[in-house]
Order: sequence, then structure tokens, then C-alpha cells
Amino acid sequence: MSTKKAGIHTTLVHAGHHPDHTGAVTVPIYQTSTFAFRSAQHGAELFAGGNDGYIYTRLGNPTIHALEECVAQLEGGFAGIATSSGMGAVSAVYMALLDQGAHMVSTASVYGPSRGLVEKHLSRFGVTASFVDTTDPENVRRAMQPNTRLLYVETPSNPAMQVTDLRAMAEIARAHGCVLVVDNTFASPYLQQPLQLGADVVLHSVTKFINGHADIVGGIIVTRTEEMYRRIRPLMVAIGSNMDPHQAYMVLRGVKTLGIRVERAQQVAIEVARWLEARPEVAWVRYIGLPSHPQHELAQRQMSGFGSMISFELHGGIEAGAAVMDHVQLATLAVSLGGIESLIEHPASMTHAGMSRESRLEAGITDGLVRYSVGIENAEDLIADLEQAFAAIPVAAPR
Ligand code: LCS
Repeated sequence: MSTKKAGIHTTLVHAGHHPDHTGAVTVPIYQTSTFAFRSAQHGAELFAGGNDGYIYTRLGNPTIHALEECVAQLEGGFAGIATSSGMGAVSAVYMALLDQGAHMVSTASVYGPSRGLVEKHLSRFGVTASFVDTTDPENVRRAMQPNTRLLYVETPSNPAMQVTDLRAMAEIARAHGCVLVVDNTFASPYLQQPLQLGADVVLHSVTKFINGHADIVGGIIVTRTEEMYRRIRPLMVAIGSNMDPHQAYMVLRGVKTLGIRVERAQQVAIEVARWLEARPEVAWVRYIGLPSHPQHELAQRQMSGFGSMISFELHGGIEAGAAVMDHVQLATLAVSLGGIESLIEHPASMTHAGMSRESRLEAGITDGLVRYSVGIENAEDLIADLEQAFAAIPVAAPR
């Protein structure tokens, strides 16, 4: 059945699955590196691109293709390109779109390694970048240069939870003739579809919400047009950052419940966020579902829900944060996010430790910021867990 016009939950369950002759209800794992050609001519036709079919798994594979079709439909794009990791997607996009001497503008509070890839590696090839607070479109307009080829935005951003106006970004990108790429990992296609708001390319770390079970690492790119797909896909194939069939199978299994997982986790998250906001130990809470969030209204306009990522700062700074992280028992002290289990971490010493302190502070990542990825457990249990961990904050630290 075609799911092109179906509702999102139907798309999540069925998109990309075309039952084969066995009637298998799930997409089989085509765990093969290569595919037999029916004849020399058939092989030649496949290489010439004149025939549908598979050649070699780095170039394409039916299990991987099913996932690509599913996520492309969720995002409303032309086609998907599944990758070995989220960074595999980020690097394929950067390398496809940035020539020697090109400049990119990006969100200052973007995921640390997405920034590090340009500053520490692509800079060797003459690529330059400006990282600005993209919550104000004026900053983006000012950062544009004649050689700006890419506007790369992450919204909501990791871990500052800043929300960027994607319609405004699309307008700026169009005016400057550059490509708008959006990292949609934190929202997931269930809550936000950047291609519908004017982006050219969207990408995800599927390690997070799309897979949702903390058991694989992966990424995906979806392009709005065929032309953009033809620019990025060969680069991904050339650098070999392709997904593996087993990985794709796991993600296909996870994505079917994306909607119910996100709905549940955001119900829990608002309760945890409200509880945190009322606590004297907490200096501030950034959850986009709270009216106190500076971009709460923008999030309401461009997203269909608020998700389950919270960041907060404790009055006791880094010391208080460390005490809480050492004493939580239900939430796990670990990096990553977007799974059914709650995870807590300290970005300044963990995920964003590779950034200079100055860049971190510019990006709103203060020393005492704690990131909480709310899972689907019972809110009262997560709150009780935080409450007993807060009791471990040293008395010397202001509460
Ligand atoms: N984009 C965002 C927004 C991310 O949060 C991550 C990973 C990536 C891209 C890269 O994806 P990966 O290669 O890991 O699949 N974020 C992580 C984090 O916050 N903690 O651990 C990984």
C-alpha cells in the first residue's frame, strides 16, 4: 500500500516496506555485501544507472533503502541517504556542499563535534565558518559573506535548547544563494519537518529519537530535490559512510513507535520540567514547552510538540551538578539522548568538552548546565529520583 498520503502513525509503521514473495511482515535483513548480476549486460546497465537494482551494499541495499524511503516520506523529501552515524551524515553534507575556500554560517550551540569537524578538520582545506546565535536572524544576515555556501542550523540545539526560526533561515539562504541544512535530531520528523519550512536538506543522528532504543548508532540525510540528492549521495558513497543492513533493520524496528514514544516522553518531560522550575536549587530550566522558554512561541509555531529534552542549571554550579549526577539512580549518567530510558549528562565536561570554554559560554553552555533526556518512565519516579539526588548537593553549594 502507498503511504504517501497516509497519516504519520501509518507512515511510521508501513512506509518503505514493500512485501516480497514470502509475505514477510517486517523488512528482511539483506545481510550481503554484493548482489549477483543476471548477465554482463545487466551489470553494465546497473552501473550506467539505467536499471533499478542493487550492485554493492556501500552503494545501496534493500534493507537500507526501506529505511531511506520511510524517513524521506516522514520528512516530505525526495529521497534519503542513510549513514553509519549522525556524524557520517554531517560529514557527507559538509564535504558535498563546501568547496575549498567556502564559508559556512552555523548555530553557535550546535552539537560540539559538528562544529569541531569544520574548525579542526575542514579548516585544513580552506573552509571557514562563523558560529552565531541563530535565534536572532539578524546575526545570520550579518554573518553572510560572498563565499557563504552553507547555512547549517540545529534546532532545537544541543544542549542549549535554543530554537531557530526555520522560515526566516530559508529566506536568508535563498537571498544569498546558499543551501540551508537543518539538523533535526532533537525534534525528530514527528515534531518538525524542516523541508516543509523551506530547508533544502535535513539530517538526523538516528541514534537518538528515530531509533529510540539506545542500541545502535546511525544517521540519515533527506534532500528536498533530486538535484541535491545527486550532489550528496555520491559523496557519501565515495567516503564510505554508508549504513549497514543490520543497523537499518534495527532502526526500521525502532521508527515504527516514534510517534507513541515521543508523545509519551513529552508528557513526562513537561512534568519533570515544571518540578525542576519550582525547585530552589535550580537557577533556570530550559524546556521549550515551558512558557518561560525564550522561544516557546516560535517552537509552538514551527513544531507540533515540545519533545523531551531539558537542560537546567543548578545554583551550586559544577559542584552541585556533579553531586546530582553521582546520585541519580533511575536516570543513567551517560551521553546520547532520545531513547526510552532517561539519561543525564554534563555537557561542559562530556559532549561539549572539545569546545573552548569561551565558545561554550557563547553558545549558552554554562559550566553548571545539566542535560536531561527524559525517557518514557513514570514522571513521579523520575522526580523522586531527582529529589533524592538534589539532597546530595553539598551544603557549601548555595541551594
Ligand atoms: N547531531 C546532533 C544534534 C547530535 O546530538 C549528535 C550526537 C550528532 C549529530 C551526531 O550523531 P552520532 O554520530 O553520534 O550518531 N549527539 C550526542 C550527544 O549529545 N551525546 O552523545 C552523542
